[in-house]
Amino acid sequence: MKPIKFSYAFSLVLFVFSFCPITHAAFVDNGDGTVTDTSTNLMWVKSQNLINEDHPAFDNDGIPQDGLVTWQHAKDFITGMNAGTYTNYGHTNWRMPTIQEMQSLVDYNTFNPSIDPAFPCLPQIYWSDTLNPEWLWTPVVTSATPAGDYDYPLPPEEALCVHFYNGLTIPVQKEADAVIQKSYFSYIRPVRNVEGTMIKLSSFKAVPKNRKVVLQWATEAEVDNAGFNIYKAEVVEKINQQLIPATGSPVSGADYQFVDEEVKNRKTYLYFLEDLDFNGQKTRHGPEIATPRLLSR
Ligand SMILES: [Ca+2]
Repeated sequence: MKPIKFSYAFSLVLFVFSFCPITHAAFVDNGDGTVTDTSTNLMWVKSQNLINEDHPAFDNDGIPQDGLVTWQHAKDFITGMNAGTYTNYGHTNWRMPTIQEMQSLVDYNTFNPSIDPAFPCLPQIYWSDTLNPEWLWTPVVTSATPAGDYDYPLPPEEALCVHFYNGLTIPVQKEADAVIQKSYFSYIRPVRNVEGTMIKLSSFKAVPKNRKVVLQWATEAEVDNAGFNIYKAEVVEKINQQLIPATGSPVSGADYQFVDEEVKNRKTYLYFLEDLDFNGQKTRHGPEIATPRLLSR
């Protein structure tokens, strides 16, 4: 096979941004009950009250079936998600978020609830997996303390929670207090780490039209993706009668489209699609070849 000779000038760089339903620069609603935070590579359950909405019978804590459960029962529910007992959105590595991860959802510029609008959220308390480091209950013993008076049972350990009315972090006892017989129940919002390919492109094609070329591409998944560039190259030396065979996959619906009207009919153009992630990593796809002409529709 002879090498394809062409010289081309990068005459145009087009910045096209994702048309995904983005409500925040970092949050991508996956449309399946999950939201991905592309700034942290974390996927969150979108539901504000997962237990109540998915499997209310699980909750026998306090007021049954309201979705407010103890810390341990919240973890048990997530274990059930990963086991396939409860809705898991196709993933089995859900976990309770750390307090830092919970805080990453807080929008301190608003309240009731203080969270990005990508998430429905009750203005209530949500568990984290981080225990309160300041929980060290040491009885104070003085010379005046009668023997045995310091022998109180330790209060339950505390987990740090975010109160989404105002976004503040507060400690909450993980289980019932043996002394005051009071239990504390909170909501859960499971999280998982997103791994794998930065972007999975399912199709990319250049459709020739009359005096324009329509570029269409679709992605199956995007992680950490800032957007796209399109590079166009003009073939100035045609060396064969047949167009260079395209190897693009079939179109499975067009999530993206860009119309290039900076073209002349009967000229052949090459198109490259480049995705650019937040770390500056670029991956180029293509080329796709198009020859706009009058009879193209
Ligand atoms: Ca409850």
